[in-house]
Amino acid sequence: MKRYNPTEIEKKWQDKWEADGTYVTDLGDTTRPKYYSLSMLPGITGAGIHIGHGRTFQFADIKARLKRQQGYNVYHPIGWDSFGLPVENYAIKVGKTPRVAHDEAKAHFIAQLKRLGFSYDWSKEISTADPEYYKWTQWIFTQLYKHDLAYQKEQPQWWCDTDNTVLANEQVEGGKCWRCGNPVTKRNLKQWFFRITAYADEILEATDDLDWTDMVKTMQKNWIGRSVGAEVEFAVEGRDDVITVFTTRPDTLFGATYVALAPEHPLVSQLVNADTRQAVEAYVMAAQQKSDVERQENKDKTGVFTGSYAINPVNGQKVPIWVADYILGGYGTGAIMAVPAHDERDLEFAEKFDLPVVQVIEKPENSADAGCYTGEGELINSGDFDGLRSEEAREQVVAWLEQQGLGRSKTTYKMRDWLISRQRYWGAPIPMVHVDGYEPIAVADECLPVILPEVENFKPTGGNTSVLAQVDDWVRVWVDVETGKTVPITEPKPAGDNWYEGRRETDTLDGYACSSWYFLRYLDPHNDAEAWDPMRINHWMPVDYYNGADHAVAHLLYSRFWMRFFYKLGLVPTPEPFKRMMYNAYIMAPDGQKMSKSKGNVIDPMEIMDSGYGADALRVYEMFIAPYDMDAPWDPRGVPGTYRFLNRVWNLVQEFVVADTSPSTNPSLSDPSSSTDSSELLRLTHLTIKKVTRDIEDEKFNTAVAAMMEMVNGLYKIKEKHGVQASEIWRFTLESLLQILAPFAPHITEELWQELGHSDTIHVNHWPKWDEKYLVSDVMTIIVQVNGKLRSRLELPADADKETIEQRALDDEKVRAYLDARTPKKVIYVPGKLVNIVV
Ligand code: ANZ
Repeated sequence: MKRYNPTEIEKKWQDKWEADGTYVTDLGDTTRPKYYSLSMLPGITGAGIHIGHGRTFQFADIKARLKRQQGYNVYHPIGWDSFGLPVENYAIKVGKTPRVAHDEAKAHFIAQLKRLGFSYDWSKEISTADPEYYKWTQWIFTQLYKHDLAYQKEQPQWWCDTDNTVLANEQVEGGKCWRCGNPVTKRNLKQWFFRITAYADEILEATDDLDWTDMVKTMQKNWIGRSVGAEVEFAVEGRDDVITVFTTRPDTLFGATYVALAPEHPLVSQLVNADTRQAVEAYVMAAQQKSDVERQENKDKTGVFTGSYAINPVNGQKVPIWVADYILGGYGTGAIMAVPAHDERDLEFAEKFDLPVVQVIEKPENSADAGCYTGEGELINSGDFDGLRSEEAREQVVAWLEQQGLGRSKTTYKMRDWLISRQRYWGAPIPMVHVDGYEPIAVADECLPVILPEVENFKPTGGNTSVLAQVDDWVRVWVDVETGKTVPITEPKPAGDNWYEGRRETDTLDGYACSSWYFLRYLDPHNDAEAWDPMRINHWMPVDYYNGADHAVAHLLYSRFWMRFFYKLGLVPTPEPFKRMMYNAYIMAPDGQKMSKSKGNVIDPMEIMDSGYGADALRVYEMFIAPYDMDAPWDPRGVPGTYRFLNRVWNLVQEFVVADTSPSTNPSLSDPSSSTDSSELLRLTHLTIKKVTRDIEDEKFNTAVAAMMEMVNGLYKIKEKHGVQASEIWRFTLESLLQILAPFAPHITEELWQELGHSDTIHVNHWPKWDEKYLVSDVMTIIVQVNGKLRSRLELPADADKETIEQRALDDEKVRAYLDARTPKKVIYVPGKLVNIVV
């Protein structure tokens, strides 16, 4: 009997699949149903992938493999998120150019992914840093610009001193840079934005209907952060100024006992007097040093009185105006009406500074809320509005304010427009040219791509521009201000009135821009006439299955924004890019900590495969380790365990092959020695086919593996009695097992499939079907009632007919005792369940 040697067979099959183009997709084939399965575009970093990444990639691979085996035309591409901060920082670290560092790291990535046996279509690889790709990223930018969805604006921006660039809001996590983890500050700069807020409502409203991991949907909704409320105007006493506040609770207006301004609020400096000026200025300065997160999380509220008062429009009451850093400058109007009785932050503040607390909402009797009551209820102390419920009061108060010209209903969003320019070298140049006296000019389609020039020193300067600003011959360019056509400055100026010398935009695009549309380019990666052929996209979009464990907000939100834009242009068939999106949990290091290079607890899949266990045992354990959505620590005993399991499968098939080819033990192919064996085999096989099929569909990969392990245990029990027979049923059993195991362990199953005499691959068009008839148990339990009362239970063959069952019920001893010789009036049979005898 041959021994299982993964090292030998895995390489052999990987080479064969590549040579045969087993996983190459004919994207033009529309005769079969399509299935587009995708893992998030991997970013290239030096270390390559660890087992946690490997697991994440495997989910989409298994989905793809299931569908390919089921006969779908499956597309499972791979490519690289090559532009952006991570690669450039890595290049700086290793002292190479981004291009060289990227290419070397990519080679390592590819080696890892190939060893793991993923079923990618390598013939359609893309990289966001290839000019053939970023030409279209730039083209999309110009389209957004032409549709007023890309614009330039000067305002304070998040700035990372370590990475020397501005960052988008989505890239600042808890006041820190997403890339290096260092605290960020603000710089006043003119920057490029995408107007993602234009689609805030649409995206928000579409979110609930998405078939996505709930956590991700919630994060998206919270990020967009729609708040429905009102703006209310408070006049400043003794001045012409008006403070407009944003509130979600206009029903609490009578309880407003002070007004608070963010330190950045423009009125602050005007509301101070000789006595308060110094303290207020010092307070404002101090607040600038704090991040928004710090300001919001601080329990110990701080603030300072301006010396001025405002008038509550609803009751004419005079309330003090404070400056407090728990009010954020960038949200709402940067000013609030404070209602300490019904808002916890305001109560903390009021208690600290001894400000009045006026209750205006009656706390319901059954409310469990201790202390500050923030819920809804009946209005009190609110003049004419007393007795109304909160919801109704909100409408009426706002209606009254509108009538008086003192307020209006208002919806605000937490989400801001997406800042997409970076003062870094390694990115797609923003395809714009500046000419004095003109709006920025989009480079004409025929002059794209704007190639990223090669530079000697690409490192960020820390100044307000990228190093591209120093490439004079590139920055200066002849431009036709009407058409956006460009000609290098080194050539003669073209004839015509519209030609001017311009300056190219020297900021580059955020890497997230490049990865916001790659799933479309995958479908037409070699098209040099357009970004994609809409016919292709119509057939293949949306992505059927999308998986990742990162970018729950930024990437997914940006992709949804771009997709919606393309949809409006009629370039894609649906507004949402990802039909089903699943966000998986993490593999922790064996010590329970997050795997990271700095902690030195990273496990490289190569190590495990090199130690002789092979990719298949690793792959099976990656799925077996835990449910999809539960973090789990890596157990070093796991792979040896799944390796033993695969050995058991291997040996079982070997035994069959021996029996099948040896004439003396081949008595009857279709007639196994025991019919109990055959019904057990059939039941076990059909049950497992059903379970594994359903489990993969529901992302219950761990229980799918467990079911196959149970099946193999069952097969060994049957084998112990009569050995493995060279029968049709054993063959069916083993072939089915290989087929359902194939997505998890593609190499061993392919090898054994061939040993069973097949010459085609197991991975295309081979998925077994289960038959419910084998799943029903052979006996059923029937309840017998007399006049509706349970009197007996019968064990009967599952295929017993109505007459037999009724007769057995009437003959039953216990039943006869209750019948007491009376003749039944009626016998009611509920199939498979009960017999009720009415007397
Ligand atoms: C009065 C009030 C009474 C409020 C009450 C709440 C409860 P969301 O839901 O997050 O949108 N607010 C408004 N602008 C703010 C800013 N720039 N910085 C900090 N807080 C701000 O929250 C809206 C509520 O947060 C608003 O409603 C306002 O406080 C506060 F019983 O107004 B509220």
